[in-house]
Amino acid sequence: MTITSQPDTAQDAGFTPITDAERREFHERGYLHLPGVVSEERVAELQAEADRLYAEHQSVGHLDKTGSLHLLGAVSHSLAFARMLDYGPTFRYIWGLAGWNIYSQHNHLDVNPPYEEDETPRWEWHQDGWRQNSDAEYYAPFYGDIPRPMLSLKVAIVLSDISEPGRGQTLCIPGSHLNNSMYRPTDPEEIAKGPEGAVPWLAKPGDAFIFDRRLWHSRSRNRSQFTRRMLFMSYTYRWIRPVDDMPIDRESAWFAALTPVQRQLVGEAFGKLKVQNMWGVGDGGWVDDTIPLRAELKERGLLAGRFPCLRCRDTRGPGSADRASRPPLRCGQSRRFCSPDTHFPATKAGLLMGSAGPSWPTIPEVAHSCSGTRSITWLLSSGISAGALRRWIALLLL
Ligand SMILES: O=C(O)CCC(=O)C(=O)O
Ligand SMILES: [Fe+2]
Repeated sequence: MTITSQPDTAQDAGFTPITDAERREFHERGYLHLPGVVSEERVAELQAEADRLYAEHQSVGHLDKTGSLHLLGAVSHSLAFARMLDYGPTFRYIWGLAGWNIYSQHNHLDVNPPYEEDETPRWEWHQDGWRQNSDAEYYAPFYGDIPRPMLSLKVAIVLSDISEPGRGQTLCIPGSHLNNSMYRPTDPEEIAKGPEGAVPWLAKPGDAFIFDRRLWHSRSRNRSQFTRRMLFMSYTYRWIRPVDDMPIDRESAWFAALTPVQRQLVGEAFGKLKVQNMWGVGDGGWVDDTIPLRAELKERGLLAGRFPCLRCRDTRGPGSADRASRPPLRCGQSRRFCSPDTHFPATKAGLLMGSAGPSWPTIPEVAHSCSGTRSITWLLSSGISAGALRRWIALLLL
């Protein structure tokens, strides 16, 4: 493999914390669109790598019947891809939302040339995570309709002009990530029409999307004259096993060129107790302060946050005051949510955030199908203060 990729200064921006507004938008919509965050040089380099890998796989007949390449474990095929794992302008969202004990368990390059053939439409709407969806789901009759845990989130880097619909974009339903189920039609016409509220990710090369794995999303056919190229990189906790076959060759030029944080992100363990290290601990059984991403964040004072995955054992940051002021749950108290009464049960974002402390009003674009959430939206638009609304919700939840 030719090593051409050079680190650049965008790395520094990786330690600028994301804003509360960005965090709120991510939690309410299930994704963020970041226009133009990847530098022109990086885009050119990634496009060249995508073309190289496509040509290589084409030459040995490893494309599917649509002529597409879906290359799993893509970062192990390209140093330029691996170096995108901690690319500052996108990576700040990843550690900001998931914390430091993370790596990329799954990443893929997708090259989708035009495909004209008429075929029976397929329903490809899904949440990522396969068995994570059923295995980690709470039993609703006992616990209520609680959203599954996020567990992983993904960066999608756009390498082609997909600013016009029909170019094989990823489709999603904003705000659907808190719904554990989605109506699945069997009627071919309904399948072809797709679900209500679906939006295509219209974007230019250099744009990126960050999305919660629970966001209901789908591929779409590329009916245009343009080839779509996208690099997808998923991140999860180091105590979750890899999805892709990504063996680490410690003797390779690829590995030698990676920084400590990048080595963590491709799945490296540290210290003597390699297996336990994936759980965040070092040799003595305590949190391992030398895990590269943790060390980088700690050194910059970024582990003093309110968020559980970014708390530091020996830091009494604003988070500790936040925790102290949180009222304890009474015995037997539960949080109740809207019932899944339609294809896309109401987003629970407003309710969840109301109970989490800060007043985060529900944004209007999020799909509302539950009467409770509709009332909240109505109350917000009628000028009720967020504080009064929270008290109102608290009464409902008791
Ligand atoms: O190729 C696409 O547009 C969607 C890919 C996808 O489902 C994913 O990356 O999780
Ligand atoms: Fe997916």
